[in-house]
Amino acid sequence: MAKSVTYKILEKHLTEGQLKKGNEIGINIDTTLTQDATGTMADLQYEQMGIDRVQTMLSVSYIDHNTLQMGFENADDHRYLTSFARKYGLVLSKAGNGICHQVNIERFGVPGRTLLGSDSHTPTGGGIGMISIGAGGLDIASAMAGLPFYIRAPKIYGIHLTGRLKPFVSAKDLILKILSILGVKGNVGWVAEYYGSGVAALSVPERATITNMGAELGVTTSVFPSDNTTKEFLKLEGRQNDWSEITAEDDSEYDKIIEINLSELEPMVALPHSPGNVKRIREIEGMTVDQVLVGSCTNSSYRDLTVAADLIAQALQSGKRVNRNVSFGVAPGSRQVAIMTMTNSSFLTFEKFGARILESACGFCIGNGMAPKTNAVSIRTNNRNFYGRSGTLSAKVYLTSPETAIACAITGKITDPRDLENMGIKYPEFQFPKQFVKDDTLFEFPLSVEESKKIELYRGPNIVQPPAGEALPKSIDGEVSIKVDDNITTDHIMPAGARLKYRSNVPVYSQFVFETVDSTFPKRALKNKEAGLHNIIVAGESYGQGSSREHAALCPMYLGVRAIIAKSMERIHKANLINFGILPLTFKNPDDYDKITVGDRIVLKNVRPELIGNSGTIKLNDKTKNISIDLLYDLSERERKTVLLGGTMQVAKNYRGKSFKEIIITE
Ligand code: MIC
Ligand code: SF4
Repeated sequence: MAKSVTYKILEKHLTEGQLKKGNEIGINIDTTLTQDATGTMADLQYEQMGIDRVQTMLSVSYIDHNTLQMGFENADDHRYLTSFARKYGLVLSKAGNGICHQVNIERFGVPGRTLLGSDSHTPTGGGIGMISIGAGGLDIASAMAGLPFYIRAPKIYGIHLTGRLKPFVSAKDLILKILSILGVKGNVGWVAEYYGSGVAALSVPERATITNMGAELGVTTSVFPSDNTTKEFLKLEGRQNDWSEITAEDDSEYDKIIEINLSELEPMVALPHSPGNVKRIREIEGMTVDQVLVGSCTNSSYRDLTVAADLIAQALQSGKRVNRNVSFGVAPGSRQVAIMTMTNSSFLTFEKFGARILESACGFCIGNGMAPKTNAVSIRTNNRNFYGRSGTLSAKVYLTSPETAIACAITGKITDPRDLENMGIKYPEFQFPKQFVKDDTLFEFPLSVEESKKIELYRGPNIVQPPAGEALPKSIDGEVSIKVDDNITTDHIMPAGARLKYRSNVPVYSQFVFETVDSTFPKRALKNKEAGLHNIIVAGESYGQGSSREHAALCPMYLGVRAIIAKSMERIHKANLINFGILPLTFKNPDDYDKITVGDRIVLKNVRPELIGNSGTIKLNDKTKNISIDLLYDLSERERKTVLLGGTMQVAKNYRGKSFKEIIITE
């Protein structure tokens, strides 16, 4: 069978299993990335594995999320991460150096390699022809320890691009269009692979915007071929030697083909509170805007900021400034972007226009600052607009391209950027400079083995070793302590923003589980736990969308949650649940969801022997209602055994060097 880019790369990295769609396979991970919000936990878990030096070709530790530093906690985390990188041989990218995905593409992305990152937007690397996958911190720790990463061999959406983007329409509009076609659920186990005559004209940063937001589709990853455009980009970064050509073979068989003619696309927008809630900008134009923010790992490249500044420069010429009712902010994605947009005077243009210049970090995207006013309409170029993520519960966040964002900042209303032409503003001809700036000031490269040995790890008081999971009991006997609707994101389960600083302190962070949904949950759950009752979460469709944060599994585990019963579940979150010994179950008949109420006493009798025998079904007895309901699980042998043993850390500690086949569990 003719091979896709995805299968070409997977084949080269296969360590276990058969590369047959749907099969679980183990792949070798060449490179990893962690960021500080998930990295402290990944690193603490790596420490427990007892391996002197990371086993990958390259592992980069980024500090980009928690840079607000309101109190000592973030800075202590940064110190810990610094000492960890020095001790175990990682590259360190310090606070101020930029957002992990942007920097990784610029400095470390190599076509054909695999990248595993403790961040759901790791697939950004697919823009440069890598198989790059987001996962929980424990999976990254395992990859740094040299262990394979497990996925189901994916089905492939072949996204066939023809034509060429029109002026004022850009990559963000394309991915929003794809989100409107494929939605944010039901894409688990798929990869989106781009091909066709429309690909060549998309630059690497544009491709990266598309693969980045592929995360919102819920696909395993997204990938572009590595072609001449990729080569040109690597040349600009001074890394032409890292290039190799990787394209799909003719007649590659895709499981489903999606045709998109780029010439027909128009400016799009994702409405609150989901990136899948997409409309044409024309359908909502005219609404008053309170805030406009350009940046985040989706649209903060040199290309994005330069185009934005060129539009603004023309507005300035006709005396226009930022609309007086709009608070407008710009954050460059990396230090490289910042230096280059300072050099080409884009920064000066932003300043003159009245922009608030923000740090090169995640910042507003994750609710770290710039929380909008009550009931605000906030136009943002980032990738997620989940409920509450901006830091203001009543705010409405709309996701757009930088072009649309600038049009809104000028007019103070939701505006189709094509209307800028009526103001005499032309779409700029964008060109890359001859060479990108390479500045290593905020990097630290690995120390020698000898020097590393002398490093002591630094731990501030907020850094607490994570709790270990416990083996699955014979029966799960407890209470439905919360029942939630469809599309619950990991931002609902484990809020970020002001709570982010507790990422390395599970007992404290656990107090905020489901904070925006039902803030009484943690106390009630702990009370059950103390009374010897298990906690069970009941959920609707697509539970656990969004971020890769393993805290959305780890903290519920700490609160005594033993099972999640959902109509359906997202890939990364399900993997995280398994990693922490929480049993992911689905309803055999989704309508049974309606039969269960919060507070019901339920028993999953003999769940342990059922799982050992791998019967595929579990019976739920609702003692309150006196009914029984059939549940299903879809777990590989590795996953079943991991849950039975109490999670991945227990496996790593007690069965090092053994394959799952060799691990025999009898009772
Ligand atoms: C996000 O976009 O939600 C984050 C913050 O980058 C997360 C990681 C995290 O929760 O720390 C992600 O996407 O995985
Ligand atoms: Fe950072 Fe936002 Fe990108 Fe997550 S989505 S990595 S918070 S910029």
